[in-house]
Formats: sequence, structure tokens, C-alpha cells
Amino acid sequence: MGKSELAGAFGPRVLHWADRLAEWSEAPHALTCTYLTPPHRRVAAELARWITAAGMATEIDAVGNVVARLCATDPNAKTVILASHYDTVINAGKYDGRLGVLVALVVAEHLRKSCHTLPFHLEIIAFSEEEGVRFSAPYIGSSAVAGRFDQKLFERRDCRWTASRRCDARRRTRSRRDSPHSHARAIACAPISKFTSSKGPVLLKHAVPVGVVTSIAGDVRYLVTLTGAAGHAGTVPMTMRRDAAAAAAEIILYVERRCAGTPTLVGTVGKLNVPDGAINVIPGRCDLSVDIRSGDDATRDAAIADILAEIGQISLRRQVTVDIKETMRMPAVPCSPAIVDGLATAVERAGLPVVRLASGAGHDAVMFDRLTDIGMLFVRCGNDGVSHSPLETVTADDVDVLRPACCSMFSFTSTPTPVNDGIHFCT
Ligand code: HGY
Ligand code: MN
Repeated sequence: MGKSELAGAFGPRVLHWADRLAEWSEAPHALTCTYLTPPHRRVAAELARWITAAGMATEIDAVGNVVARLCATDPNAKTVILASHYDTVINAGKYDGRLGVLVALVVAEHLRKSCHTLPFHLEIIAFSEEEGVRFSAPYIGSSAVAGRFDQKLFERRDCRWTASRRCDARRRTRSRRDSPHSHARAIACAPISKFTSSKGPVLLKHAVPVGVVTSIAGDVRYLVTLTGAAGHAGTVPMTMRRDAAAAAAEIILYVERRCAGTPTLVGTVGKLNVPDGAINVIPGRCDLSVDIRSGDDATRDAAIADILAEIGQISLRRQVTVDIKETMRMPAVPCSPAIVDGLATAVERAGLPVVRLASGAGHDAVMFDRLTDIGMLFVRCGNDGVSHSPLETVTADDVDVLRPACCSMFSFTSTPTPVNDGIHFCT
């Protein structure tokens, strides 16, 4: 990317970069960039190129994280990390996750250009896999940095590509000169900040461009396989059917009913599939995903107990068998009060009202819970705050606001010191 592309104001340049990254996709007319696919690797290479052009040391690690580093004069200084993710969901928006990486890049570049030396190393990490689309395993990149990489991930099924591609992806991760474990940072020196596009309409409702996140919802996910009996759509009487899709339909409506009644509780069946389905065949099998979240673990777990019991009842009554795999369990994670207050002060210093909000979306920060402090800034999305959709929009003006906010957050003008002697992780 030539110098000219780096010119221009903060906000427009961040959105321009987001447009550029969106050019690499697995689909011709939509943005889909899932873990370790060719477009995903292309985006990593492009980010590394931009980081180098901004004058920072960079590397792509064993699990595909793109890491940039701006060193302090003191080699023993602690490290502040600005981080977010660059993988996407299927048919995604351009800003979810990536906004955080690009804002961090522009902030670091601003530091270099204004010859600011910080009393801590600044590290920027573009995490490689946060959405968990391809292998039903979110947070692969951040788990490696947090020293929590689970080798069993290599056994996960690739739900997007043929087996050959799966081996290729595995070979690629394994063939790197080092293992994912070797990228665990000494967390005692790795605070991380992430700016991400907001999820949901809260900031729109408050008419503010940024929000300070106070906690990240806990999330439990399942893949469910229902097996009944395939049969001829014309010859099998309704009373003799074991229709797997009809059982799935009852389950979906129960998940919706059980979660609708409790504030902060959400339940989603995002994937629903009748393998080899045909218009004139009774579905003998139906696969579905279940995603249950709440800001409070006990509330979520009570809902899960009811939902699993109801799945048992429905399958018994409909004589279908059920196979349920839990693919993720993450507790709700509070953000560090010190970082939340620091971010709130930075937003205030930027002359903006401070809105504190809980995040219903999951984020890489949850991998660093109990390892270090965490916090996060949200940026307002247009179109009713939609995310995980090509309708996701962010304005350059709202992104522009982040620069004074992050400058005062790191109080570039004075000699900032990391909160306590631990390090914050704001994702
Ligand atoms: O699913 C989520 O909450 C996030 O976008 N990974
Ligand atoms: Mn997302």
C-alpha cells in the first residue's frame, strides 16, 4: 500500500482499509473469510505488508495471528497490546473485528509518525480465528497467545471445505516452524486493547459514537444431530412418521420461547440442515446448532438445563434419536474496572458522553480472563446496529472519534504507565 493510501484522515483511511481487506473473500459477491482459507491467508499477508509499511516489525505466527510490535526504549518495559480479529462469518460485514485491527494500526502509525516513544512496548495483534465458523472453534488465535491452545482443535471437522482442504489447513498450522503453544505471551506483560464495531442498537439508541464495554456475555454452543426415518413424502401416513426436521422445528421454537422470557438471555439456532434433503423425502436426519448466552452464567445454565430436557422430551415423543456435542463453553467475563474507567476517561477527554454497556457478543478478550485485566471499546453501527450481516455500517466520523479517545487512553502526551503493574487487556 503506497504512502498515498496512508494519507487522509483517520476515519476515512480506516474504512478504506476495511474496503481493501473485503476484496479477499471465498464468495464472489459477499464477504466470507474463514480460518486459513486462501482469502484468509491473503488478508494476513496484506495486513503484514501494511504494518511493515507503517514501520513496525511484524510476523504471522503458527496459528495465523498477524503480530506487529513497536518497541519502547526500555527492553524490559511491559507490553500493551491492541488487538482484534480479521476472520469473518459467512456473508459478513466489513467491520466486525477488522475495525479493531485497523484502528490499532492507524494509532500505532500515528505514534511512529509523531515520533512518540511510549514507556511500554506496543503490540498489535490481528487474531486469526474469533468467529469459529470453519471448525466450530472460536478464539483459536487468541487462545494461542493466552497459552490456552487446545491440541484437540486439530480433530475438529471442517464444515466449510472438502477433507483435502482440511488436511491442508492442518498441515499449514502444523508445518510452521513452531507450535501454537510457543506463541503464548508472558501475559504479565501483555495488555491488549481491541476496538470493534458495536453489536446491536444500544449506541444508536443513546446517539453516541462509542461505548465502553463493562462485561462480555458467557456463551455455550452445541451441534445437535436428530435422526428419525427417511421415507416417501407421499406414502407414509402422518401418524407413522419419525420426521427429524419436524423435531428440529419444535426444538427451535422451544429455544426461542425459553430465552424470550428472561432479560440478558439469548438463544439462537443459526445452522439448520437436512443433509441430502429432497422435496419428496421425509427428513430422516436434521443437524442444528444451538447458541445460548447471558451476562449471568447461572441464568444461562438454567436455560440450558431446560432446553436439553425439552430436546429429550421432543425426541422421545417423536421417536428420533439425538446426538448433542458441546462445542464451546465460555463463562461471562467482567471487564477490568480500572480499564473501564480508563476508557471512560479517555472518551470523556475526547468530549463525548460516556455510555457503559455489556457485550452480548463474544470476543477474544475472554481468552485472557484471569490472566490479565480486560476491557473494550465499541463503535456505533448504523442500520439499527446490525452486525454479522453485509448491512453492517460504520461512519468515518464515528471512527475518527477513536483517535483522540485512544490518544488520551494512552495519554500519549504524558508518560503513561500501565494500570497497576499488571497489564490490561482491552479487546
Ligand atoms: O459470536 C460472537 O459473539 C462473536 O461475533 N464471535
Ligand atoms: Mn463477530
